[in-house]
Amino acid sequence: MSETVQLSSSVSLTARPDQPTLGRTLVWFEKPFFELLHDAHTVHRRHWDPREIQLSQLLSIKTGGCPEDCHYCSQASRYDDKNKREPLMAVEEVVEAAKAAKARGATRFCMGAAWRSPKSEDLKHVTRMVAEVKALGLETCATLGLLDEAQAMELADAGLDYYNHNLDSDPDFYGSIVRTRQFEDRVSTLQHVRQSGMKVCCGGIIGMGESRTQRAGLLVALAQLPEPPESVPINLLVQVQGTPLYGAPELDPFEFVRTIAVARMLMPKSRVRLSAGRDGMSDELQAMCFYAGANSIFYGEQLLTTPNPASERDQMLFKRLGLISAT
Ligand code: SAM
Ligand code: DTB
Ligand code: SF4
Repeated sequence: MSETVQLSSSVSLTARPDQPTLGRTLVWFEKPFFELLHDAHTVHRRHWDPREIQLSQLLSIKTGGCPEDCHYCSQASRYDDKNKREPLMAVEEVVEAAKAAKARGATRFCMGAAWRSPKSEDLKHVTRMVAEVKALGLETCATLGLLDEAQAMELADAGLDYYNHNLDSDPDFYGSIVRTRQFEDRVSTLQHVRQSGMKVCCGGIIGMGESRTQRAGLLVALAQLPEPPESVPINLLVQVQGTPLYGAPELDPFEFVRTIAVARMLMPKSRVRLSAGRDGMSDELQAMCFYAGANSIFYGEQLLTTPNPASERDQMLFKRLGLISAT
């Protein structure tokens, strides 16, 4: 039997009965580090081949000038570098980037646009990109902001495999990070994506000054979606000068690993992606994240606007650890 869970004072969802509570999740967070890692790795091995890592390449298809106020984001017009704004790319340019990504070993290509929500003309243009990228034999993903039901259907009809839209943070911390769109708006976009038949890529950002309880709250909110997301990106805040979160207190790297481990325990069948923030991580820290249950990364030397490790460095790390790319 399902019960209604209150995600925040104003958001509630019907949860499956097997859902973990915040209390149980915090008990996991508080375990001795190696016990948590052992437990998470055990869950990981039960569901996944622990050698396999999935590689997604990002491309910013429309950069900067975004009307939203996400306090972490380099692309919000109120904080962005006006010289770095770029209009929506031509389909051919995107296809060239996708070919290069495939040649380097990426299996999924994710197109990101700095929009609150796509306009109808722009969405049509993106559907042409999706069809052509898919024809190269790559999985396709897009992150274009809020979607209504019809927009989600249009993307699904074009063959888009995944839609990325993050909850970003615990519902009770969210209001201090983003003011121009509500947590509820995100949940309804995710419902439209799910109903359209596309797979859901949904995660969040940590290292924004939230508490451990709020990190746990984000993971519980993700796990309590009516169906868990197929893909869960865990981003470590990339601090960009000019954004309100520049200078936020650095997160203890072990706390980052704990967050990955708890995500693995809460969403055993989801791909957990070690996402933004890898550029500043040592190889050893990334290895710990893979052991804790991360089995996907953003690949290629650029995220959307900020750097990511070069693919040669990642390939070298995979070789040293005996990891292989998931096909
Ligand atoms: N504009 C669309 C939206 O916000 O839905 C799509 C692109 S937006 C850049 C996608 C996600 O990237 C955000 O929801 C956030 O979780 C993540 N992100 C953005 N800037 C980041 C940063 N500086 N560090 C870590 N993650 C970031
Ligand atoms: C996600 O969760 N992380 C990606 C992707 N989805 C779109 C974006 C990370 C952005 C990092 C900052 C930047 O490069 O602008
Ligand atoms: Fe715009 Fe997305 Fe950046 Fe928010 S995260 S400011 S919606 S590009």
